[in-house]
Amino acid sequence: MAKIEDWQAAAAKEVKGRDLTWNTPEGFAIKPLYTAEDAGDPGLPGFAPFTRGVRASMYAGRPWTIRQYAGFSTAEESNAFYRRNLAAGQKGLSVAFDLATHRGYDSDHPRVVGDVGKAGVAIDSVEDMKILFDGIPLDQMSVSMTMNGAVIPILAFFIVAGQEQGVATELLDGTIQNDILKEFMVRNTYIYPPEPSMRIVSDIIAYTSANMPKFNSISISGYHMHEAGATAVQELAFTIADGKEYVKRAVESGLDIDAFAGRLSFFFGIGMNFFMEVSKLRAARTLWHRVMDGLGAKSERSKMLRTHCQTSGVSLQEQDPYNNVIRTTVEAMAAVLGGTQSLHTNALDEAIALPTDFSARIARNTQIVLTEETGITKVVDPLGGSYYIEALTQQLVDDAWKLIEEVDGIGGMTKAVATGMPKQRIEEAAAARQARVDKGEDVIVGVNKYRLAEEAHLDTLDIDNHAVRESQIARLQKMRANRDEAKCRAALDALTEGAKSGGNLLELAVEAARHRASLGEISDAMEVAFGRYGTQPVPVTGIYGKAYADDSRYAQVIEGVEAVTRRLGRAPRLLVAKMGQDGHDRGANVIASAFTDMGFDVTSGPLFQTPEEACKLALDNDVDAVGASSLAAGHKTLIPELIGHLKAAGRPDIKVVAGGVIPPQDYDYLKKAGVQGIYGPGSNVVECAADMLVLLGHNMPPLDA
Ligand code: MLC
Ligand code: 5AD
Repeated sequence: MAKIEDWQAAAAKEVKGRDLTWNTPEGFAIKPLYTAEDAGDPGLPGFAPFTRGVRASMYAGRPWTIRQYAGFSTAEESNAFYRRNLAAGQKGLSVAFDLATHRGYDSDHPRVVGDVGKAGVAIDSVEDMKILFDGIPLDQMSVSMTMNGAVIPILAFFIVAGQEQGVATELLDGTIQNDILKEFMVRNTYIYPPEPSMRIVSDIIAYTSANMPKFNSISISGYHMHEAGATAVQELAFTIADGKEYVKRAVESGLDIDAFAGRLSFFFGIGMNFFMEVSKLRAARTLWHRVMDGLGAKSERSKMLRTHCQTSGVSLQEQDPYNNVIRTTVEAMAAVLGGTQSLHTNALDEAIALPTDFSARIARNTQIVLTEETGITKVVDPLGGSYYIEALTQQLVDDAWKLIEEVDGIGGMTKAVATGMPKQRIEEAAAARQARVDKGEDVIVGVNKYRLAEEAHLDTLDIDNHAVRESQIARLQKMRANRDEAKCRAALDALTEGAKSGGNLLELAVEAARHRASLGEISDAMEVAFGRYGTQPVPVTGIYGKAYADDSRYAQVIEGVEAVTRRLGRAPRLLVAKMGQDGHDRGANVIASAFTDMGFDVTSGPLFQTPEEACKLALDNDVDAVGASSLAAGHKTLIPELIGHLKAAGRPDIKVVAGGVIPPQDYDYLKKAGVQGIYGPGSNVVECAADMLVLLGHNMPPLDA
């Protein structure tokens, strides 16, 4: 039999000595061949440490849950969409709420005009929640709700809607995301400061473990870190460390670890590095078992990491969008071969708009075909024992463990988040990734390679937020007119009192919800005690510049910036603005970071500004241009308003460009409103900067090919 040295010699000869090592963003040096020498024994599925899966029979016993995340417009429209999807083979529900709801505002609040019904469904009260689940028996359907900021009113509405449907609270089956730490790190739909937010998490764990035995009290999420650019090691380590923090807090609040830990659940993003992603889920289970052992859990169920997965949104592209079906299929296979319990597959129009019935069908069928046509469910952990998979799994465990220990050294995740460390590490990884893509080192088919000369038109979903808002306001008014005001007020006062001096916040909110308090009122009742939290983004610097140290196009832009700087007597000033309740800030941070490295004087605006506030910031900083980043569909309302305010202030000369998820059919509308450049996903940052210099009057030569 040939020996490894023989193979090495043969391979070296074939490639004439070229080094075949692949250095991944995780810092792994991946060899071109793995053998039995590299792989340990992962044990058996259904047994500790669950590396090969949490169930002995896995999908051979029961396939994963096809659980598509969805929600838009009104409760009526979303309910109809859910019912169509369930009839067509979806197995579990997963609710996407609009950003107004996430941030604790009723639809009639002046700050949310651009957001109502846009990125999810608008839910203002128990009345909306009842409509959302009309005809869907809540004792039979498991429902996930992605809610973190306004988690208390939303869970209260769900409980009361169940009761009014005739379903006892103990029979409610599902999951609430309730993971606030990652909101402060990457997702940004927090409402209150970290400390009271952590209390809310513990109160929910306490309430559900006592009253809702089938309900998963939290979905500890790495997904959003992944989407923000985290490496697999970062996603694993920070997510597991978040979980550790929640467990410690709940135990400190007096709960017995084994009384609640069996209902903690997880959520990971699944990207395109196929074997890495499969191994990531196996590593996650191994790590969680180790952590929970360390925290003193006795029951094996408490140490079992059960997870939902979603294929990666950022891996999907606006250009040549049918390629996204292929990407999603590969990612879905990685999630399944990694042993997920539940899965969402993204729609092919991800980078442009919310799914249509058509794109949702293809996304759902991706999973149905995998379950029913491929035989993939028949064998448990079919990749177990692959030398490469086992070696990768072990390396992920080892490296993530080191990062978890680093977080422990800071004093746990709440403290680490407060120092900004995890967010900064993730942003560094994101900036490095952007540079690799812009330089063509990471290939994206249809974007930086094999790009089409002309793109075909794709029909996308458009939502009339003004119409949704009006119908929500009408329902709110009717509810307020018909409720027992005294009882509602008393319940809200009790909630405020509970927030100040103790008592289970969810239990108190259930009473308020029953008496028809709205989401905004319940949120405000706690805000009185807790305050509202705001942060200022601090983009990383130097990463982009370093990656581009010897790139001629980058050098051309730097020269251009220097020329403009000489002409103006100061660096060109740019405001990167985030308006509305859209907290997706990866793109804005990457732009701020890269433009700073290129010599622009960049102001990173705070999240959640109104157009008026963004205008004021632009004027106060006397900027030359504003780049408005929009990923939550508020662009048609918010950006024209900003331009209007700039004009009214006598500064129509300040250039406005837009970036983010903006459907091409909206380009004309925005241009007519005065937007001077639009940069969708897949835009090259160096080219954006060159365009900006032209806008600022520089005679920019064409960039090198
Ligand atoms: C499973 N079961 C089996 C079995 N497999 N029984 C026997 N043999 C087998 N082989 C049992 C389980 O033990 C369980 O019961 C029951 O069947 C259900 O299976 P499950 O595997 O637990 O699946 P599910 O109910 O779907 O729960 C999955 C979950 C849950 C635990 C991961 O938390 C979940 O549904 N999460 C979804 C989260 C989500 O959708 N998030 C969207 C985020 S979108 P028992 O009694 O043991 O439980 C987002 C985007 C954004 O965040 O930013 O807006
Ligand atoms: N409907 C369907 N999918 C959604 N996503 C976000 N909001 C919705 C919605 N309302 C998905 C997208 C996004 C990820 C965070 O969740 O895939 O990238």
